[in-house]
Amino acid sequence: LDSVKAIEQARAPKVSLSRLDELRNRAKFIGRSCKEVKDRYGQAEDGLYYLTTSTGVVYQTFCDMTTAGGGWTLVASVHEDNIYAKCTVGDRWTSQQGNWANRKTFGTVEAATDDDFKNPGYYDIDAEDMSVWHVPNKTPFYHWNLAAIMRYHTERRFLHLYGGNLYYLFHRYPVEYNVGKHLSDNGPSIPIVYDLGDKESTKMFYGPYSGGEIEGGFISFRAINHERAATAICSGVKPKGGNVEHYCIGGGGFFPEGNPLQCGDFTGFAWNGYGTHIGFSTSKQMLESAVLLFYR
Ligand code: 3S6
Ligand code: CA
Ligand code: CA
Repeated sequence: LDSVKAIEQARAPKVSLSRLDELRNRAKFIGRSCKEVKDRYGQAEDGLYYLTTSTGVVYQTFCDMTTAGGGWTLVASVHEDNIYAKCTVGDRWTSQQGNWANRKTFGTVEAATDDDFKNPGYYDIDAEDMSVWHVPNKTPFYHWNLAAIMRYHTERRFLHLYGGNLYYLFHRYPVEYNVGKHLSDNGPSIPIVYDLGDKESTKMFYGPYSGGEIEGGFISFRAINHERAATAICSGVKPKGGNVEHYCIGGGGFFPEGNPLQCGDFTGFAWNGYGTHIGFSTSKQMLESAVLLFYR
């Protein structure tokens, strides 16, 4: 035990007094969203800030204060812990618990690329737009921006039409088995503006067969597959077919095709092998990156 302690002490940087002062200072700038913290207090640095819900639940999360004017609040991350485990405890975004449309929170901001994360901002913030970062697993938060393999945001204030956040959007478009037919009953697809990557690089992260039925440059919600299973988010793409389980994440916890092979947070991303980028399998980079969801 002593040697473990010695190793940890040798490796962990000490929290300096100036750092503590900075943190105490930061606690004064509490807001209901990162946008409020930026607008009201002029805070312009990326990092962890204190936020509060309308009812006084205080939490800490990461604010992107620089992308396209800044003020982006990290509210969730979708992380695949084990693509071979099918709808087990690590698949918090693909279960019949309905986490896309409830107030349950889980995970921590520091571990948002190590496991699933959902904070009270997910249901509390009244937002207009979304930003999404795909960040390699286990990246510490101060390197997320630089390490990301894809980053984009919306600019059309689309969340106004769907209740102001994903909690309300997914109440309108439940992520549940048998709610409708592929394509005709899908939720909205919203055009995106890239901060890192483009339409072509987006398609390249997904499998070559998926490429035949997706269009890059969008974020899509509640996409349904051929077997009437529902997924939550198609990141960077708009579905043009019904094999959405290979390029959309999260779901309703029941996927009839090959049951339970497609049941997991990254659904059927390894349908033709782990990170092979063959058939319907995504690239290894995509499979091993967490999807970080921001509001503004
Ligand atoms: C381009 C080849 C499609 O192959 C089909 O897709 C095959 O018949 C099915 O087993 C498979 C799955 O539906 C993939 O989701
Ligand atoms: Ca997960
Ligand atoms: Ca299929």
